[in-house]
Amino acid sequence: MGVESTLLIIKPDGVSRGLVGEILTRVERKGYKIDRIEGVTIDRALAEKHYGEHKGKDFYDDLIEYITSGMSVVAIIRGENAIENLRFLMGATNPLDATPGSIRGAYATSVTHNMVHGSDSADSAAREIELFFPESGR
Ligand code: IDP
Ligand code: MG
Repeated sequence: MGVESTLLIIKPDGVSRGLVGEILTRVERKGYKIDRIEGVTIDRALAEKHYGEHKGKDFYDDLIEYITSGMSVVAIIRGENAIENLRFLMGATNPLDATPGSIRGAYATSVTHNMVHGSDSADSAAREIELFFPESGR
C-alpha cells in the first residue's frame, strides 16, 4: 500500500509484436511513472533466478526458453499501490481467464505466451528490482 515500486517485464512476444508502446501507454495512463527502463535479452542464469519459484514445474523449461528467446523490456514502475494495480492491469495469468480490457485479455493468446510480468508482492518486487537493476539503490 502507499507509493510502491514494482518490476514490469514486457516479455519477448510483446516486444517482437510491437506492443511496447501500447503496454507502456496503459501503464502511464493509469497514473504510473517509469523510473527505469531498458531493453535486455534475459540470459538463462538471470531467467532461472527470476523464476526460481517455478523450478520443477511442468512448464518451467518452456518458460525459461520463452523468456530468453529475444529482447524483453524491463522497467521499474512507481506509484500508488503499484504492485497490485499493475497485476490488475495485466489480467489473470491465463489470458483465457483475463478480462478483455486487461493487457493479457486484449493481446495474449496462451498462458505460456502471456506478454507481461509484474511482481506479485512487496518482497518479490524488492527481490526482482535488485535482480534486474542492482544499481538502483533500494
Ligand atoms: P504470473 O506471471 O501471473 O505471476 P506465475 O504463476 O508466477 O504467473 O507464472 C509465471 C509465468 O509462467 C506465467 O506468467 C506464464 O508465462 C508461465 N506459466 C504459469 N503457469 C503456466 C501453465 O500452467 N502453463 C504454461 N505456462 C505457465
Ligand atoms: Mg508470478
